[in-house]
Amino acid sequence: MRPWKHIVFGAMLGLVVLVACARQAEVSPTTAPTPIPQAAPVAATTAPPDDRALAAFQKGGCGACHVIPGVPNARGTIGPDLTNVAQVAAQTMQSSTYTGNATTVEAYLREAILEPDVFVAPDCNGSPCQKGVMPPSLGQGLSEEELAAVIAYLQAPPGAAEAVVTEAPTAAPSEAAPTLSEDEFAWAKLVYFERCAGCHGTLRKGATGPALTPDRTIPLGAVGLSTIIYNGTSRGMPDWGKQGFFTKEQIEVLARFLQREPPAPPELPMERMKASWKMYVAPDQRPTAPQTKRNWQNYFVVTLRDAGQVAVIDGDTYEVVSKVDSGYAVHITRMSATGRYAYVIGRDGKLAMIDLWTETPAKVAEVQVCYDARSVEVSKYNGPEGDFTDKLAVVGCYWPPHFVILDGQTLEPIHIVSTRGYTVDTMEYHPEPRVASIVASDFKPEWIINVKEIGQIWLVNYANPQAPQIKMLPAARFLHDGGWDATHRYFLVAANQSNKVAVVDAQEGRMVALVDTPKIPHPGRGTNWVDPEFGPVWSSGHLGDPAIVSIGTDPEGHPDVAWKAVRVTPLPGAGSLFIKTHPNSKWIWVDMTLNSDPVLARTICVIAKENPAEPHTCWEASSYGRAVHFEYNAAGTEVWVSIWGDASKPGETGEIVVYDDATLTEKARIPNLVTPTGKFNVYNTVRDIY
Ligand code: DHE
Repeated sequence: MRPWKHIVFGAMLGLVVLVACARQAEVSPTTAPTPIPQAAPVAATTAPPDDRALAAFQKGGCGACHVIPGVPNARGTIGPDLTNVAQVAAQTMQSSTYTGNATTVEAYLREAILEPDVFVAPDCNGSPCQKGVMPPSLGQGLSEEELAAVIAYLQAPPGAAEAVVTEAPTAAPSEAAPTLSEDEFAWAKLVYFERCAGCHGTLRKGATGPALTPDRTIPLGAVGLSTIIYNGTSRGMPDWGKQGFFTKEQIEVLARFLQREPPAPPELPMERMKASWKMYVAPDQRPTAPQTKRNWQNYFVVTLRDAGQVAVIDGDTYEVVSKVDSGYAVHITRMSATGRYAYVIGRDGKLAMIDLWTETPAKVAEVQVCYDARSVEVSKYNGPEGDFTDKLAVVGCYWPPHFVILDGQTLEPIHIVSTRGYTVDTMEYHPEPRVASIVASDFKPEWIINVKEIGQIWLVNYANPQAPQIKMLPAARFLHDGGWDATHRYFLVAANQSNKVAVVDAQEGRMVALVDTPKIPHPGRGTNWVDPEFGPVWSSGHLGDPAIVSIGTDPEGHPDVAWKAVRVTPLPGAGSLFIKTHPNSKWIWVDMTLNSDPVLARTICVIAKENPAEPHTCWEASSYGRAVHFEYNAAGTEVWVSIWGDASKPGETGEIVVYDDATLTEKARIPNLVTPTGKFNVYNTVRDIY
């Protein structure tokens, strides 16, 4: 691998490899605020080979796997080229994903040789590196003197790059970007939007995933980008190539596309929203009482992601009552305050409204208010300032960056509010601050709207929806998902790439705390329970660390631990997306959906509330796919888990497993659902029970 490739891997998308006689590392794309520890200056090509080092390389057989300048026959390609390993080490230690303990290049190399599997990244000369390829016994077989000689040699081998990395690569001119045919460009643009924009941003400025602007992607080149797209990363980037989503040729097209300037998608003004608005059943034509004899409050509205549908499933009988066409790759569903209506938002920004009182639940209205969306919420306030029950809905958009207030009975769009603005920390203008989670307050006619890229939490008073009042609270960048504490006074939201959870007091309308967490908190809505030692807590899983963190939420009863991370419960793996419990349950359920190990990805764990130091038990919920998202039935006696399969594999498209919460035994399977993901029980969603 050439020096520049090492440099860009280190500074950008974060996949630096160092296997055999070393170990692998992954480097975060986010700008490191701290100074980069520098490799020892390289002595160009004149340093004479050190005999002790050469003998040690010989003894360890390092040359079979690595290119090592100056070492006879060291031309191996199983592990990475070690020509500029010192510079790579210096960059890698800056990565937020670096899991080792080294803070100097010397310590980094020592750790890499003695504990080669601490961290594994995917690129070994264009192929994925594998854990376990370099046995620790190789390093352990060296004496301290030999080890020191090898480390000293690798810091300045003859033939290494003259320049030491002192700064991130400068932006390459966009003319340097490779070209694409019109068809290739159109295909890549669509695929990027469908598969990548959610994490990297429509304008590719980065959020959950790194920025992919040409100044960052051109230095990586097609090979570097293709390697990452093919193999994925341990930080949650899917291994699109390995999973068979894309061929190598398609990945190469995407890699070229990513080096071009991102095309800006169109805006969506009110006129166009209104043109898309359809009302199938007017409010005065709808039933005035439930027509169905079913227990509709125990319905589960289940996302059938790749079918572009939701299934309404009877929670008492497990029958699929109806399947309703909604938006593309449906994301979430929320219920109106009475529970009568389900509002379903698709990634394409199409909002569908389903009447659950009819015999066969069906759409009564729909509208498109964005091209890319993730969140929807309703008005819930009923008090001295008015009764807003079932009156309004709000959709949070990724693109265009805005939220839209709609009539909750008809879905007619009422008002658009742009979220473009300035980042909370550096006060830079951001053209694409996307709307992440939204919750509705019980205390005021107010929504709490989280604006991801600028890191602000907006308290939006909807009493006059034409002219909403907005209070902007500064939090931290990359706000994503979150939920209420058990009292519904405090809202906790993950600022995921900042490794923080922000806490808002909805009653007083102020920020309460920013709590530090492990890497990439991803709570879903989080979960509330009473810790035997710390009292009431709210917990979140993490994408980047195998851990659940619990935060104290009782400032009155337990002021000493309020808004502090009081407990870490280890998990067998990272990649957790969702966690859930119920006030009646003695368990906490957690998934590891995005773990790169397919077995862990379909494994779920249960933690006993009375002994939360470690998981009580973990098991594989299926023999295929990924286990994702939990929901309780209305009584809190059953837990439903989705098996997120592959829409193109009959028999393995997906299903729901129903567990008895008391005994943790399987009660039923609801089979042959197409990629079920989120499930929203009417009773629990209305009351924010989690
Ligand atoms: Fe989600 C909630 C965004 C990927 C399933 N997801 C949310 C919320 C946001 C969000 C902002 C909070 C909504 C709220 O509470 O108002 N999700 C994103 C993304 O940007 C991301 C990372 C990438 C993307 O391209 O969409 C993403 N999400 C996924 C998935 O891959 C999941 C597992 C399956 C899918 O649908 O694609 C998924 N997200 C969910 C679910 C919830 C959710 C089930 C609701 C959880 C709940 O219990 O309320």
